[in-house]
Amino acid sequence: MRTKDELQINGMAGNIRGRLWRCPDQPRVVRIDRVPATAYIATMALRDILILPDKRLRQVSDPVKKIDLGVRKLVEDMFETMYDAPGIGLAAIQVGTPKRVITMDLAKKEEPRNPQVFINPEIVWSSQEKATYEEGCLSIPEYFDDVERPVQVRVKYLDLEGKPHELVANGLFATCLQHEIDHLNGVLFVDHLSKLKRDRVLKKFSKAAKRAAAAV
Ligand code: K1U
Ligand code: ZN
Repeated sequence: MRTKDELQINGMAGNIRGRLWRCPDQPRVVRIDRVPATAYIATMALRDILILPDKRLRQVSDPVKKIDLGVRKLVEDMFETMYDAPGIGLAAIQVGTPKRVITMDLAKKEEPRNPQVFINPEIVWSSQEKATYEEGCLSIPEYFDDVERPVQVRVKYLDLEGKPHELVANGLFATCLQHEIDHLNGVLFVDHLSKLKRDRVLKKFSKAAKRAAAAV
């Protein structure tokens, strides 16, 4: 794990900054919760992204049972890692954590950031109509290919507060959600290609991994 920065965890749903109050006859600031200030200081980290053929990418991720500080830290680190890559989406298993957590930001360069978190996402409906999009994957660097998927999906999920939501996604949003939910089930976008193409990619990345292992 590479340490990048130190920050107070805030700015997202589930702000956990400490609360302060001022007592009228005691003109000093008093902390009303018992958690020490240092508990609110987290080390935000860039996490290493797993690369094909890492076997952990084939793991089926576990549902999140409780959205605790560990999950919030994971989400913080996933955004840091995703923006740094750069990518438009990331599944927790891509940083080695087999939990059903996805981060995404589909804002264009000139637009303000639009971080989105999906916990325990489930596709509850897919359109018959399909669309083709040229996909990439941070776990399969520098390889892009056309994938056909349903053009529209209905997805239910929890936000960082644990509140349930349901949305209908179209276009790139639908493609990205399907790509990331595939990751949670151990499926990679190359699995949607012909056997010939998939085998060629797997071979190329296996060779590269062997060369890298031999070099150390
Ligand atoms: O899950 C991942 O590996 C991230 C992946 C998401 C994705 C891309 C394209 C179609 C479906 C899902 C990426 O973000 S690859 C990088 C990428 O597409 C991109 C990076 C910077 C700017 C714009 C796009
Ligand atoms: Zn991917």
